[in-house]
Amino acid sequence: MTTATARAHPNIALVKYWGKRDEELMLPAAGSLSLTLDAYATTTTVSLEPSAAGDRFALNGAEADAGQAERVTRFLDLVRSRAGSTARAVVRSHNEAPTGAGLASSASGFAALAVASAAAYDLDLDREELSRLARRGSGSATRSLVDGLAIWHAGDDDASSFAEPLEGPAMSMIIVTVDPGQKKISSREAMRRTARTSPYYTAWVDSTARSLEEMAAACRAGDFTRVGEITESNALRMHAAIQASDPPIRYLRSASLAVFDAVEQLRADGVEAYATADAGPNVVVISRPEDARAVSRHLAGHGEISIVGAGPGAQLITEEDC
Ligand code: 2P0
Repeated sequence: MTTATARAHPNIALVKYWGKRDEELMLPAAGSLSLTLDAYATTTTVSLEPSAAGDRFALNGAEADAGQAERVTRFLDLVRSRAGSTARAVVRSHNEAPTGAGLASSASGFAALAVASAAAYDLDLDREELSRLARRGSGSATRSLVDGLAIWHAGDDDASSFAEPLEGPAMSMIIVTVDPGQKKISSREAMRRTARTSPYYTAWVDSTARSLEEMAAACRAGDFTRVGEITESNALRMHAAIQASDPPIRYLRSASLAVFDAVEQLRADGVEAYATADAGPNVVVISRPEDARAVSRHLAGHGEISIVGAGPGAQLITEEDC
């Protein structure tokens, strides 16, 4: 019987992933690019229980709900089939993100689960293979295997869809939690609806593929300004495509738009900051590290604020044979 513990951090995309070309293999419609954070870690322990009838999954000390437990079991089934094992597992996961900040993400969760379960089931996988494995749990988890800036190549099959590191300018992220409430519609469901009903979906996928190329070039050139400009336009394009769904889905609230306004004002005042937002109302602002304090002061009053930076990809912490 083997136990393994891994730790992973969430990531925030600068070029977003929104839409799948293959739901089974979890292949994205386009590539994406993100920064793995140095905060809000998920720590997950997987312990094999060969005599147990089923898996068990506890999140933050409480038994997870049926939907979450089933998603974990489906993921473990993949790991078991590769390892040639039928042993069930107990999975205990602890999330450091405040609930509702929009950061208690499946990215850190499935990245930590991929690393811990691969070790517990004795699969010898390198980082690229772990990134591919994490992808099967949740798309954004693909990128949380990588330190700092990560580019997730869309790929056209299981082997070619993984994330790898890339160089880029130093940056800070200022997270503005304007509304700590849970989102009503999951990313997965909203992606399906966008792909099925939004007349802008094809344009979104095409433009994201182009933005990704331009973003990768801006990162390699260390061009913070261009990185910021692409980040903000890509986020607004994603929300435009989502909002055009039928029935519409609108994640950005007036409080979110007020942060976009404040960021525009900062730029007019000579401080370079750019805004992005995921599938919820909260806004993440990027700046050069030396400007982060000034940006957070300017945004005070818009919500709870935290400043984060680049963090490590998912790592194995302990492994023991019992
Ligand atoms: C991203 N998001 O690139 C985008 C931007 C949210 C908005 O990836 O269905 O939880 O598990 O692959 O990864 C959120 O979607 O969805 C997401 P699944 P996931 O970060």
